[in-house]
Amino acid sequence: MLAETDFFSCSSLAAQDIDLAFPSDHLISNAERDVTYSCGSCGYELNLNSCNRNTTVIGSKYGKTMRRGVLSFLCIDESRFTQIKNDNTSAAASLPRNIYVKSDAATPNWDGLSACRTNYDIKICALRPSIGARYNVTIHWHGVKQIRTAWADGPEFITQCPIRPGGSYTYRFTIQGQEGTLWWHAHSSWLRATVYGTLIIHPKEGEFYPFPKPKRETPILLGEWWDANPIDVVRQATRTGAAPNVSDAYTINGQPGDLYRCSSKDTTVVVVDSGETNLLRVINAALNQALFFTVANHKLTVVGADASYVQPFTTSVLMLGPGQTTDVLITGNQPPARYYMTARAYASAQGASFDNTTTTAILEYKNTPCSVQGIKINPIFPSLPAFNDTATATAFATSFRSPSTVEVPTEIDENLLFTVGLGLNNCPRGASSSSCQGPNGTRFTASMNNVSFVLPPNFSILQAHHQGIPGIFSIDFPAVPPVKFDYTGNVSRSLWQPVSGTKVYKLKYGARVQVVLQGTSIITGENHPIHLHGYDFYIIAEGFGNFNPQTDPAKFNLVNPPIRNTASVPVNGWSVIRFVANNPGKKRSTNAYIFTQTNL
Ligand SMILES: [Cu+2]
Repeated sequence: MLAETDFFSCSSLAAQDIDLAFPSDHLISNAERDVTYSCGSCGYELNLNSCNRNTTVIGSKYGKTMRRGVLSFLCIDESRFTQIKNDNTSAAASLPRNIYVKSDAATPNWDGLSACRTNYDIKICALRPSIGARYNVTIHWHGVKQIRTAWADGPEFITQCPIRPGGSYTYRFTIQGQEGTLWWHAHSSWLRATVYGTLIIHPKEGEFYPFPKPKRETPILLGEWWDANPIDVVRQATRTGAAPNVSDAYTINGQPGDLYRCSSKDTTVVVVDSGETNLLRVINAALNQALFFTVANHKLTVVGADASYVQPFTTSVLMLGPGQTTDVLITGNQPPARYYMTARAYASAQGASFDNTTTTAILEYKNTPCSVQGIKINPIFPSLPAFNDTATATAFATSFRSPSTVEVPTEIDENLLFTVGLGLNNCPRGASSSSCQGPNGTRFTASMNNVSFVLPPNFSILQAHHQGIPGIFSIDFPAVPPVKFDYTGNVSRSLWQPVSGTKVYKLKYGARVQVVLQGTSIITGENHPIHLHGYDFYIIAEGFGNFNPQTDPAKFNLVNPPIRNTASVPVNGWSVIRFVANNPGKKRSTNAYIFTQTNL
């Protein structure tokens, strides 16, 4: 059992950066890969080829495969991390195994990040960007309800001010009544593209899943990678007003895989034995992109999503919006061989550019023959849906049900209608054309109910609320769109420009809330991920076109709708969600405080 002092001092977990000071275009040689570096106070030795069993090496593989210049090493005692049992018994039995953190030039240098439990609490503490870290950072614990600990949620300027380089912040919270696959990530600017990992909550000691015990469990973290400092990518977009550059690769557990020119040696391999059934915990950790996921020749049985169990259903393809997680069972019932697991874009926005590459990992049977007559056998490749295959995405999304009857609020206190979509700001008077490179000399923006959210510059919204600091936010976020229009039709150009503001919508504690999330066709319709911080919600219906309050309620599933923390609002369509506003300290709902769009 970890002692409280271990936990808070975190010094026993000390890690050290070893800056190899390679120039930015340096390609690491084999000789350099074999050099063993001592990781200072944490006592581990590691090199770029292999890492200590108990040590995660961050960044090295990216340095090699992607020619990233700065190698930030972090020794993490994995026995303290990430895979957490939701119980109050011995710590030793719950040794964590999986933490996947990407590090590149944009990543703060981590000095410590640890997890441990006391009694019924799970506390996660202490990260300290070391001297030399370049950016502010926060960590968001995606899907954790943060009951009465809203300040530990993580989004910068929403629930806390960001941690300055060299500063530290202790996240302390309890995970209560949650079980399944969640994840954590940086929640400051685009650092989310570089710092993320799994947060897996096992059943209590003595309890187990509502399905046969899988032989193995493997997290599958889908990521999105830029061959650039992602902070530079978003800053360029902010400067020019144009859409940000699309990514250069997707990744599975940090590796792009065999289909990219530089990385096949490090492709993620997931081992399976014939006949056994394993659990894959698939997480879409991509910054912006909805993704299809398939495994060649294998069916996937979906058993959970966003840390809630679902009525099992079988499919050959998953679709995950950014932020969503899906747990699937996979049985080794195919001839021993190597099979590709693949992910690539579900790109629903017509005419918008997107990263059309495909990331792969390999499902490898233990008894796979290496070669036949000296010829290496390539893994079997699956068929993937077309990039714009909305029919497949819809068939998948509408298959979700809760395992049994759930208590959906039937009486509603707050009936909200939020449009979600894009917008275009006219070029500010006097601005140069170089800062207005959106369509027809405009600047791209996002909009919910005609409001484009602006982060406060100097206080977090929660702090301003708590301390009564005026001028940080206003409570006039509209309950319905200020102007009613044909949301998914041919929208008048005069409705394309939102107002900017830090607006919140206030909810009474205990209010039973329904929100119709209505996509718009402004510029172009798109499948939008919408995530609620601190809550799970029921998705009681989804559809295309404009939500019709007269006829569409007939489609509501008030019996066994799925429970999620992130919805994928159909392209040019709508989702209806319900929840009870019962998380003290989060009485307010804003378009970015509780609801976030493509900003998880
Ligand atoms: Cu979240």
